[in-house]
Amino acid sequence: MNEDDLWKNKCEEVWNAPAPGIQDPCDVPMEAYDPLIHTVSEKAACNRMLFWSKTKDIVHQFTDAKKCLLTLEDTLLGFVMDGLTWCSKKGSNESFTTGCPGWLDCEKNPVRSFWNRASTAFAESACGNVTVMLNGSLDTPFNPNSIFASIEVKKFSSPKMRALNVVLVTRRNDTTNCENSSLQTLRGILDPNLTYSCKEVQRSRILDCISDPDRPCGDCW
Ligand code: DVN
Repeated sequence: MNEDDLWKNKCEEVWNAPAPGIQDPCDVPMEAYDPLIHTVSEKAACNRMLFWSKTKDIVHQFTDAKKCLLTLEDTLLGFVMDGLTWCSKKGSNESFTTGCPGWLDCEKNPVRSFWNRASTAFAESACGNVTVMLNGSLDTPFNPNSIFASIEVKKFSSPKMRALNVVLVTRRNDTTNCENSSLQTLRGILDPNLTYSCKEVQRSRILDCISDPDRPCGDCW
């Protein structure tokens, strides 16, 4: 089978995978996406996986420009679903893209449950050296309510994964640094067999690196 046919088959499989059906749009558990996640599981990119929290724009600018690291949104399923809104409605078997509950309206809304489930799978597959970009302009860069803290970190485990390297993205007058207490919390809850590191990197340095195609990834921080 050639490459095009392989992709066509994969897309048909994804399209036909059971999706959450006629139900309350505030009562979609993340397990509802198990069949979809299993259908689309991709080979993990060991040593190249990039997690993030409150750094969405710079992280995706980075992975668009440099191909050394990739985020969940650079995988097939993450890429396709990023930015989409969808839901079912009680008593209808149609899918809707408007009038759906927002992220904070209810915890078990279909979009949030999807990202929780996809993030679980992405973190479970983490292997080798893993990077996370956190936002050094915040008092609490490692926020317990984030998907990164509440789901992903808990799935990181050795020996498949070796290290977690925090890149703390800072702006000139930021006071948050790698000594920040939320980062000490992160270090404390991490599997003790994982190596932890943290590096403060100026946002402008990363942006310069992104805009220079000749700069290799290793030079960005
Ligand atoms: O490591 C990443 C990646 O793997 C991902 O799926 O989970 C991690 C990022 O999630 P996070 O740690 O919760 O980080 P954020 O920045 O708090 O939230 C990530 C995204 O969730 C946001 O960018 C929002 O998506 P959007 O609107 O940009 O497509 C969404 N989100 C989180 N809190 C929200 C919210 N959307 C609306 N209201 C909120 N309060």
